[in-house]
Amino acid sequence: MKKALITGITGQDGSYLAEFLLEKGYRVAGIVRRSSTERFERIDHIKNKIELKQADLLDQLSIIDAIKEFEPDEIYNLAAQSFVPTSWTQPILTGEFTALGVTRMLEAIRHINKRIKFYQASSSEMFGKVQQVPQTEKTPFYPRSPYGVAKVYGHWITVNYRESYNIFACSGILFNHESPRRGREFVTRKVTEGAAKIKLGLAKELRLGNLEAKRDWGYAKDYIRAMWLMLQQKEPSDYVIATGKEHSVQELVEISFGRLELKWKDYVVIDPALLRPAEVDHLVGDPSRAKKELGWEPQVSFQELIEMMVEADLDKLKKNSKS
Ligand code: NAP
Ligand code: F7E
Repeated sequence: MKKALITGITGQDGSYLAEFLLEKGYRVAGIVRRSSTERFERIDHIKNKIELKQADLLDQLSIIDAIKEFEPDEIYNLAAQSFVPTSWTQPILTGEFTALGVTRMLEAIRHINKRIKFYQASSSEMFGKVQQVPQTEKTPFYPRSPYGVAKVYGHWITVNYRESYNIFACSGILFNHESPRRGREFVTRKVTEGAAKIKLGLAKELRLGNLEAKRDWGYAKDYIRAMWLMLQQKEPSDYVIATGKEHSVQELVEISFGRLELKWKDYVVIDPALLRPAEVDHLVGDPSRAKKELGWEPQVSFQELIEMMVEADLDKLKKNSKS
C-alpha cells in the first residue's frame, strides 16, 4: 500500500486529493496546524479514513517528525497562505509559509529519505504581468503580488532540489481552479454564494472589485488528478495545468445570477476598496504538454462549474436556514 502525506489537507485541494488517493488505495496522512477551534469541515466525511499529524510549515522540526513517523512514498505540498489580497497585508508571513515553507519540506526530504516523491503547488500567479499569451512551461515569470513572488521562490527551489540532489520533485503550475469547497473570499465562491443569498432574501447586494479581470478557471477535482499523474511519470518535471479558455469576472457574475433568474445589474455594486494594488489581467494557460505527456484533460466546462457552485450554495443555504 502506497503512502501519501498531504500538507494543506484541510483546504479545497487537499480535501479532494485525500479522497482521490483513498480511492486509489493509498494510506493517506495530512498535516494540520494547531488551532483553538478545529476547522476540518472539508475533511469531516473522511476523518476516520485518514491520519492527521500536527505540524506547521513554519516549524522545521515538526515537519521532520511528521515525515519520519509516517514514512510517505509521496508528499503533496499544498499548504500555503493562498489568498492574494492577504499577501499585501501580510507579505512577510506569506513569504514564510508560501516560499520558505517549501524549502523546509525539501530539506526534510533531503535529510530523511531522498526517494520520497515531492509535488509543489505552484501557481499561474507566477506569470502575473504576462510576457506571452497563452502561458506555457517556458513563459518567463513576472509576479504581481507578494503571493506570486513567494510562489516563484517555491517553484525554483523545487527545480533546484531536483537538479542538486536528484529528488523526484515536480512543480504543477496550476491555473485557478474552483469547486463548491472553494474558500468564500475567492471571487467564484463569493459570487455564487452571494447570488444564492440574494435569491433567498438573505442579502440585498454583492460588492465586487474589478469585473474586467480575466482568468482561466477549471474544476478542482480535475486538477487534483493532474497532481497525482505528475508523480507517476518516469521523470520528474513541471507542467502547466489549465483549460486554455479565459472568462471575465463579469461573465462569472452573468452566469451565476442568470442561473437564479436574477438581473445582476440590480444587485452588484463596484467597491473600489476591493481593487488590488497591482492586477493580473490576462491569464490563460496552454496545457498541451500535460495533455501529451500526462494524458490529462479538463472534463468540466466553466459554465458547468459555476452552475454546480450556484446549486451547491443554494442547497447549503436552504439547509442552514431550516436548522
Ligand atoms: P486553501 O483552500 O487556501 O488551503 C490552504 C491550506 O494550507 C489549508 O489547509 C491551510 O490550513 C494550510 N496552511 C496554511 N498555512 C499553513 C501552515 N503554516 N502550516 C500548515 N498548513 C498551512 O488553498 P487551495 O485552493 O486548496 O490551494 C492549494 C495549494 O495550491 C495552495 O498552495 C495554493 O497556493 C495553490 N494553488 C491554488 C490554486 C487555486 O486556484 N485553488 C491555483 C494555483 C495554486 P488551515 O485550514 O489551517 O488554514
Ligand atoms: O480573484 C477579481 C480579482 O481572489 C480572481 C488563488 O487560488 O488563483 C487564486 O488567485 C480575480 C482577480 O483569485 C473581486 O481582482 C473582482 O482579478 O478569486 P481570486 P486569484 O487572485 O486569481 C491563483 C491561481 C492562486 O494561486 C491563488 O492561490 O477576481 N475580483 N472582484 C475579485 N476577487 C476577489 N477575491 N473578491 C472580489 O470581490
